[in-house]
Amino acid sequence: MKAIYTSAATIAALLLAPAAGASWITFEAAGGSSAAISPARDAFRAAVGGGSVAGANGSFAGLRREINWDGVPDARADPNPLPGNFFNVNSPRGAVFSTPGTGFLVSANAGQATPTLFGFPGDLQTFSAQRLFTAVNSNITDITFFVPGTGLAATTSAFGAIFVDVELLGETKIELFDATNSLLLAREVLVGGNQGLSFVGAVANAGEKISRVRLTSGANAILSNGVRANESTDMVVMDDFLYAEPTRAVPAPSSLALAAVGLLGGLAAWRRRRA
Ligand SMILES: [Ca+2]
Ligand SMILES: [Ca+2]
Ligand SMILES: [Ca+2]
Repeated sequence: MKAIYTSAATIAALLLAPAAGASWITFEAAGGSSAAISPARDAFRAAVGGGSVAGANGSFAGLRREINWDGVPDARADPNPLPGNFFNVNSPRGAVFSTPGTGFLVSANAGQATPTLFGFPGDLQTFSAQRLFTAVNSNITDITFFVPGTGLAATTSAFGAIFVDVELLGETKIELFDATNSLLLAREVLVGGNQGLSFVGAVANAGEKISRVRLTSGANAILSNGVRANESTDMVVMDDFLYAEPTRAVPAPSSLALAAVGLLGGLAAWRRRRA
């Protein structure tokens, strides 16, 4: 146990220092328990801002939103599907989920007829008790952002997520896209080992605006409680999502382009006048 602890502590220490990319600050950690990733999660929280207690509709002083799944009612938890717009309609936090799969599940609480942890107690644990999140029949979850509680497209400047049971490097990743669907940043999620926890978060520091987040969780897929696509590839699920408050998206690129054309037209006219 000592060797494992030392190893995890060393990794945590190495990863706690945020890495500054060209225009992103990233926070990453992985290990066997919540203690291994909490410092990185806390550093991400501090970089985004906001308090430690959510206000109305999960807003942390208008700076940050979080989804830990734990308040989802039993009627929307395993074996019942979670609607993709639950966190913009039922609990408006400006995040809407989609997947090439057949939907989403939030894991059952103890004491229900359906087993906890999606029926995989030997593979999964929670970071925030008791509920976890997964796409169904797919390893892909796409998240798009709205001004919370509205249909107004929005963007965010930071996103982080906790993954559970990442056992192979290179399959589990987050990808951040802008409004033109250009990839802003991709990060592979660190290996936390069987039943382990992994955190990855990124904060834009040059004004980048995230319009969509794609989470790829392993290479397996949960089909229903206790049933996965196969027994040979890495099954991964998710716990907490953290992101900067979604704010209304800037005008679409087409209108920006039109504005630029108008500006160029004005310059041409000005030049003609001078000629
Ligand atoms: Ca496992
Ligand atoms: Ca949770
Ligand atoms: Ca796994």
